[in-house]
Amino acid sequence: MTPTLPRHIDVCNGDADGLCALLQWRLAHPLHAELVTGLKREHDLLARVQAQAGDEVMVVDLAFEPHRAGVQRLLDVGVRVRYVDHHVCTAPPEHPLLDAHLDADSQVCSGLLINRLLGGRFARWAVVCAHGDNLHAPAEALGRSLRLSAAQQQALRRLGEAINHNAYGDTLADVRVPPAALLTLLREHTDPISALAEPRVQGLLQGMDEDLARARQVRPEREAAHAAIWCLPDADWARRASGSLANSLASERPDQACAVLRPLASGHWLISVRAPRHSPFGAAALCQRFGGGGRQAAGGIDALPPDRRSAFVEAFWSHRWSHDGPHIEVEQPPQRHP
Ligand SMILES: [Mn+2]
Repeated sequence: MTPTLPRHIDVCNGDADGLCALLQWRLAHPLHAELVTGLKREHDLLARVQAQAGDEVMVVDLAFEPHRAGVQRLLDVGVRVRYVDHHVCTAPPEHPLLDAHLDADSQVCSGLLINRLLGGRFARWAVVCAHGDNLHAPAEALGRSLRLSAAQQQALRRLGEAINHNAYGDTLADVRVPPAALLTLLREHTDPISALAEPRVQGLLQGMDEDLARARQVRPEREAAHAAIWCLPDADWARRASGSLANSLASERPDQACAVLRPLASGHWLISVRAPRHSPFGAAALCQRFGGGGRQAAGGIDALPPDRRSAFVEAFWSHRWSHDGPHIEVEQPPQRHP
């Protein structure tokens, strides 16, 4: 029997952090790898991987907790797994085939973790990652260390936000460029500044601006100094804009928590939550109480039953935004990426 060559399979979140973290890794370690990626709310990415002993799987920016069993299954059959992520989780298993880099610090993202692993080789892409995950302070700190001009920093912020924006939507029909195709386009550029000249990337920026302009016309359903709630309609622009709207509100209103609600065709609610930027903790813990998950600063609920909407609104309104630690956060595994 002829032994088959080991395969390399890359699995990543289709947002800016996921795509551009993986991009850094593959610029540093170029080889042909199969790619498995998708929209933000596709949670079965790892389950699509068919690997066998000797194969290598790289997982980037997917919460570890809901994928713990899937990783274990790969390890059990002899697959080597490298896992890089920043969502809240408990300790990964000790296994000789597992190389895990998990750090749930609210000021890191997967792209910053990979930048650390690569010694800063493609650090401008890490700036894009951090901006995409709404981590503007760490993104700017890294940009200063790279001596980026204000215009370059702003350009990388726009790029990160636009790639992130493109990962939202209920189906591929909602988004402008499928995430896998976007990565193919971006990986031609070792410097993200040059990626901005691509017409399809320019289209993403313009599309994001148009979607957000429409979302901005919606008034908050409820608003106070400490919190605000927006409710968007079920429209294609709203399906794309709910995450970006939550991120931009969180940036503009550092003392306010925000929740963006959107109805699904099923009658359930899709919810994005952002903790106040001045106290970026507790979003995942709140969302977990309603079947969702996420990070300290940003969380979400994929499908809140309609009869729990008012319970969520009250819980959000009275939530204490403070550090709650992983022992509380993992009572239920996070099910989604915000
Ligand atoms: Mn991320």
